[in-house]
Amino acid sequence: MSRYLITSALPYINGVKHLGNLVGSMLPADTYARFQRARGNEVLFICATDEHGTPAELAAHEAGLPIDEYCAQMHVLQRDLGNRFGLSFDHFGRSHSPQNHEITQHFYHQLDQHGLLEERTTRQVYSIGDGRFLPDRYVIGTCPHCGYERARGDQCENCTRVLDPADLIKPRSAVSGSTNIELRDSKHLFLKQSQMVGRLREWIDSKKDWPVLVTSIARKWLDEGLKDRSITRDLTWGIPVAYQDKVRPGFEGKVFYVWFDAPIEYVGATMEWAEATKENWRRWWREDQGAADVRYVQFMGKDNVPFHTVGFPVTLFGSGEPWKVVDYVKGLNWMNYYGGKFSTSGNRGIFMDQALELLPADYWRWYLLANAPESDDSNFTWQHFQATVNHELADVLGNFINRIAKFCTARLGAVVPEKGEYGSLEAETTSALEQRLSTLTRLMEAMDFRKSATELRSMWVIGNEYLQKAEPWVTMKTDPVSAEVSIRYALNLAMVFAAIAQPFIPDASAKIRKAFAGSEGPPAWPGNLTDTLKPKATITVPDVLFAKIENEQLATWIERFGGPDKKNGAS
Ligand code: B3M
Ligand code: ZN
Repeated sequence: MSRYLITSALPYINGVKHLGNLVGSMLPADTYARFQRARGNEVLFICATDEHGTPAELAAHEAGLPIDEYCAQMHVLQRDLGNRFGLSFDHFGRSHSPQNHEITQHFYHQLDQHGLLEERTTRQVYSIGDGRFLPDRYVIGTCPHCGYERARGDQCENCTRVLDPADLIKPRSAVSGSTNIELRDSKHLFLKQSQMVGRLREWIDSKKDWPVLVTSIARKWLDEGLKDRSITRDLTWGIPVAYQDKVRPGFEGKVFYVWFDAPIEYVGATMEWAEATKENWRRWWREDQGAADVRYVQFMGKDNVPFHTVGFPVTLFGSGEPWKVVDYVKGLNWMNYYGGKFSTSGNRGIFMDQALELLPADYWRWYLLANAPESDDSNFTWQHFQATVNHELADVLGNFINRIAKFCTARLGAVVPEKGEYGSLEAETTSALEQRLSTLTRLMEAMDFRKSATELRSMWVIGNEYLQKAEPWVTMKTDPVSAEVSIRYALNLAMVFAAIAQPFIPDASAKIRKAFAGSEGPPAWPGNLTDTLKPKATITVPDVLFAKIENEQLATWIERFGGPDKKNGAS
């Protein structure tokens, strides 16, 4: 038995996440966690809401709630949606937890002790109108290069040039529009990342099996010269720059930068879990206390890769303590909505709560995983979604299960038939399926979910082809023993299908196992095809596993969410 620590990038707190966020980290991480548990491995699957930073403050302001209340509410909302999507987190924590305060301040202290922090004075935009410092991107004005009037203080989205807020012509606050702003000196802590370039490069170079998507992003950052980065901000919401309740002199009213404490929350959330379950979190995180044999896998969208392959490792290495660092980074591309980005601010695409209003989780899980943006970006369209659900789930898996359950009930008294021996057709089918099963297992180990889904679907197709050839509805009249053989074989196949589909579509898998074996407990991942159903045991007919999506339904959904016209953010 091996031990797997699995983390998904932390969804940001400012509202319900869309399906692009879901398929970009939480869902593939869940599928992998389910697979490794089914393999009999010990798994700890951790996620949390990422709650600090200016966007959270502004969202709370817009919602008319104090920031702490806003985060508490949004956390519950996101946690419940995760549950409803079947995300099997062992713990879904909060980056604002007391545990994360403690461990973030611990890392700060360690980095300070090792001489990796330096105080530097920076010029920051202060909005007198808003009574607060403004992060660069919340200062807007006219671009000095192209004249675009809504350029942000960090970058002009029109000409893509990187900017400094001081470059902007007629700068104003994006929060209130106030032009009553000025530059003020402000002291910040810089993490001397530049000192660690050699160590990071050596570490990245040792990761021969990592996806190129990930190593190329990490190397690009190192090659461009890693700058020391400021890890504090002039904000009130966040983790105070303090150690053992003593604020660092001169850092009153400042907090750590959200990207400093967010990855540390992987540890913080594990501490939250340990407190709730009386477990030992160090066994998962400290190499000197049992974590040396843990395999740590992280899932994230490609935009988060630099923070996980450079930023967080600097914190861990720089602490001088034996922390577990990631063993494998699964980075994903984007899933687009009609060729444009899913967007929270642009309200484009489908959000997790809306998706569940339309259809149960498994429909979405299957579609998203079967089209996971792995080797490249992928694209959501309603027509493609309909075709996938109808052809793969309803026609192939659903049809197979439904046919054998109904036939067994109508013609064989709803018991697993016992007569006869398997013959050459069963032997051929078994050998074809076992070959596929070993490929599927390899692909799942490699976290290649899109290809795994293809393999899974091919196995369901083989199940249907078996029924076509065996024709129990015909042999029932001419050779009833042969019909019993076919149905016994097919029912056992269904149990194998349920076991291997479980990481993808857990509810459908549970329904099949409940109907045929009377138990829903999580199934083990099969090594080969062996019968698990006892002859003469009774079965029931499961409710329809997957209903087809009708054209009329589709039309109303396209009407509601927008179709091809959404491409460029129009309408
Ligand atoms: N919250 C993802 C985002 O908001 C960010 C991930 C943090 S992982 C430590 O884009
Ligand atoms: Zn410009």
